[in-house]
Amino acid sequence: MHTSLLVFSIFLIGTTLSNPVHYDQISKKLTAISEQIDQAELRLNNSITKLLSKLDSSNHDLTQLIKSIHTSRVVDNSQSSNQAVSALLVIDVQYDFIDGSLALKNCPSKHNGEEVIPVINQLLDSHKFDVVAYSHDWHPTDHISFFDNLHLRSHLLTSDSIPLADLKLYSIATFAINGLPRMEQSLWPRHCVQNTHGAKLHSDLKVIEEDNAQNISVIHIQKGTKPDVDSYSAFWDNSKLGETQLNQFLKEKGVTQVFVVGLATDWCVYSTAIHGMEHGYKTFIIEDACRGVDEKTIKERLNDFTQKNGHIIKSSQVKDYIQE
Ligand code: VGL
Ligand code: ZN
Repeated sequence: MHTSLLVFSIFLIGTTLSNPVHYDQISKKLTAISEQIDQAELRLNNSITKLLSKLDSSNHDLTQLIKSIHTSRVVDNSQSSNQAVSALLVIDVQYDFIDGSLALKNCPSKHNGEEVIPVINQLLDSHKFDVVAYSHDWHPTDHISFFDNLHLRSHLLTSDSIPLADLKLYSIATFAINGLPRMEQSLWPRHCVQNTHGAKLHSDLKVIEEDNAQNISVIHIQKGTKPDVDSYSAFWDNSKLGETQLNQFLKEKGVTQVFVVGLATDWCVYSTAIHGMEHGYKTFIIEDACRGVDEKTIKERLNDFTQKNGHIIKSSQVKDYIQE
């Protein structure tokens, strides 16, 4: 499957030995080519899945043929990527996003956040992830992202910010806080306040114990815990001033690829996935295991993620990328 990459690598190594200066360029090129192969493979898998769903039962022989070709391809592929170590990143499956103060059903998308739960539970039941991380949006009461806290920092709005009188729920304010870079901040309803019911993970979500019999490494990440800076991603705060323990944990466990699921697609899922790629993990968003705030932004953010070489897949395709 990756024969062409191998041949190209040997050729490049040959050239490198005679001229080691180009090592960086070559390494970049190899990464880019490897990404292109991954993308092509993903498109092929998607087309096969689509094709199979279009063939009706009268085409039994053809269906069988395509299935057998597909299966042998996937087996080949998983043998060549035997080294993959996989993490499932479960983002913010908390009451406030489901039926609380920032319930997605009251957002423009009108999504029901609860629908991600059976999909995530099913993923956890059917696949052996090496690592499972749960993130918790976990804000102090005076958090900068709450619209009703605006009065606490109105003196810190920049001169080019939307002025105080015009700022509404969901508007974007611009703050200049002493010692911090300028920040654009969406103003959300008060949500996920530390130790409140709304900040709890939904009780129907399958939460793997830290000492479990299956040898899965489990970590819980709290984010958005500092009053003056928001944090959509489970890796970094929005100003990239502070990092959570997530990357360190994934590196210690030798993780090579991450699957991102949960709430909300266009905010915390997206940001986590982008940072996952920046940290060098092969990164997947499992689309049917996510719900978002606004269809328009969901589309834009997912496009951006794909542009940056992220992979968008369905939960039924996870089996093609991880070993049982
Ligand atoms: C989120 C808005 C504010 C999220 C968190 O989890 O996507 N969105 N805080
Ligand atoms: Zn939040």
